[in-house]
Amino acid sequence: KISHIEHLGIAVQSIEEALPYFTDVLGLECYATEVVEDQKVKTAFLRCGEVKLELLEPTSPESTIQKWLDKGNKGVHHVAFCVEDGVADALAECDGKEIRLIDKAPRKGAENLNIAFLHPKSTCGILTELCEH
Ligand code: CMX
Repeated sequence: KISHIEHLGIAVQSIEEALPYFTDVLGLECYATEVVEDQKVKTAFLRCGEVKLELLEPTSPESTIQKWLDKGNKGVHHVAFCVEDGVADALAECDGKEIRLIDKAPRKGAENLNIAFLHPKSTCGILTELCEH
């Protein structure tokens, strides 16, 4: 069961260049930055009420974010939902409903959360992240 949207992942080529829009124009607070080595991204987190925005900057040409940007995309890259009963159970449920899993088991993501991704081809075109606190 989904409790709320945990964060929106927003792909940017440069956090340094993008950040003033979010902080100075939208007035959001950037409270943390973190490099997630295995995803080849640098992240910056902003608080927006209960929801966070996660800016994602590629740290390598091989980064999935860099490849996405290179295809002419930018902006909202994924939606992360918080699940109440844990990511492992949610994955099993999705699998049973023939949703394509990118991660077959939970793994550690930014902020040390347990996370897993669902493939956008089976989630109405929205790259979907499940996470638990
Ligand atoms: N949103 C919606 N659709 C997307 C997408 C996205 N973010 N990324 C790719 N797609 C679509 C593509 O448009 C493509 O559709 P078509 O076949 O119709 O053209 C299809 O998915 C396959 O895409 P692709 O370009 O061939 O890309 P890949 O298969 O190499 O990778 C994906 C796609 C989703 C499997 C990969 O990006 C992935 O594994 N993502 C999960 C991990 C991730 O996103 N990490 C970065 C964030 C890390 C963090 O938050 O810490």
